[in-house]
Amino acid sequence: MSQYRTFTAADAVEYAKRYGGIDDPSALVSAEEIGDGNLNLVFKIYDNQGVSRVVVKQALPYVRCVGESWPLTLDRARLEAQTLVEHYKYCPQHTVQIIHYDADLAVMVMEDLSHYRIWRSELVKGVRYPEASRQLGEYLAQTLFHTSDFILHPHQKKAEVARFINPEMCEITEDLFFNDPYNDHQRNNYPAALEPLVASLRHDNALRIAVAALKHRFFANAEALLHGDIHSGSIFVAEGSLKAIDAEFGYFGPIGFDVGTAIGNLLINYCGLPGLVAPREAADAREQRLADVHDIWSTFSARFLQLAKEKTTGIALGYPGYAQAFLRKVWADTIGYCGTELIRRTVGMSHVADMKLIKDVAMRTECLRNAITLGRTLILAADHVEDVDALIARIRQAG
Ligand code: SR1
Ligand code: MG
Repeated sequence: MSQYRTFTAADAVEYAKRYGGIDDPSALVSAEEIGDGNLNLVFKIYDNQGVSRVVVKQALPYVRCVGESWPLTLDRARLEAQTLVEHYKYCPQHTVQIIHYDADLAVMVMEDLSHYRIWRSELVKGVRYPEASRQLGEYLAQTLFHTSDFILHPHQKKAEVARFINPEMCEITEDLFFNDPYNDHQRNNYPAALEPLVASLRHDNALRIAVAALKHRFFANAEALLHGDIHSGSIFVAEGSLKAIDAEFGYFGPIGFDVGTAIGNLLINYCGLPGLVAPREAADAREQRLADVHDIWSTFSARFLQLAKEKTTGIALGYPGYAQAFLRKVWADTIGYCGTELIRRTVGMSHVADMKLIKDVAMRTECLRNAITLGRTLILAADHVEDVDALIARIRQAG
């Protein structure tokens, strides 16, 4: 890592000229730092006509939203680039294209997505992209099936698990998802009015055991190469198109973690909508979110089963009925991890716009309360929800 230096805008332009893969590199003249996430520098590179042409992203050696007191591995840039390169192989239509990356500088150049918008920013306005949830289900099925034991040779799978060992980023998830919200931790962040509810999570024996089991599977179940952080802020949408970005948490883990994170973020939006838009609009948008949840799971599961039928390589995993049995476990995991995403985004440190943008304090507290309660319900019910219709019925019941 000795070559590492933090890029200035001028460095980013020079780098894009060299590695951006564009026909007229001398036309690149300026850069704008647009990183609004928790971790990295992100530069949009413009040409002399003011058109953005590529993006340069560099990992900082610490957590950007906290500062240098929280150091963080630069290897996450390699893991992000390599995860996206793998996912692009299997689902190019829904994965951002990595044009170049350099492990020493912890930097990558990627396709410009200026004509797209961050899905979360659209969801908080109540704007629907009717194809997005099916596209996300397709992305999840293609990337997770093609990096799983259903298709990889056992030697290749083990080599891939080793290539994507990601201990520091996984530790963030292990702490923020499964530890902090269920303990009295200084990183937690919720209104004082919710203290009795949050304290009740800490003292709920069945919940703590269910969360321990989810954490244990996050440690132990190397089922597929996950995106690892597939929330609605890691997804760009445009009319008829969707692209996943930001895969620095990529590692081999339980498939239900990715599916549950994706669904969980739609449900955070579902819980926040009454505080974000007018009542009639909120009711319609909430129905759309439930339809989105249905579409994600039904697209994901149907495509995964089809791929398993057509492409499974081994005799044992290819035995008729096994893929269906496996997906029943993924379904239970999906519901459980979805519940942990709801709780970590409301009790833990990483809050999201779906709640933060609610101006009325009492309303925001109620929306947070509903999300925490829904999260707990889902974690506790995870093994007993028959199918996606039953899930939606439970979400409606939860209020
Ligand atoms: C310290 S990083 C906090 C969160 O931001 C990322 O986007 C991940 O979701 C992580 O959990
Ligand atoms: Mg991210």
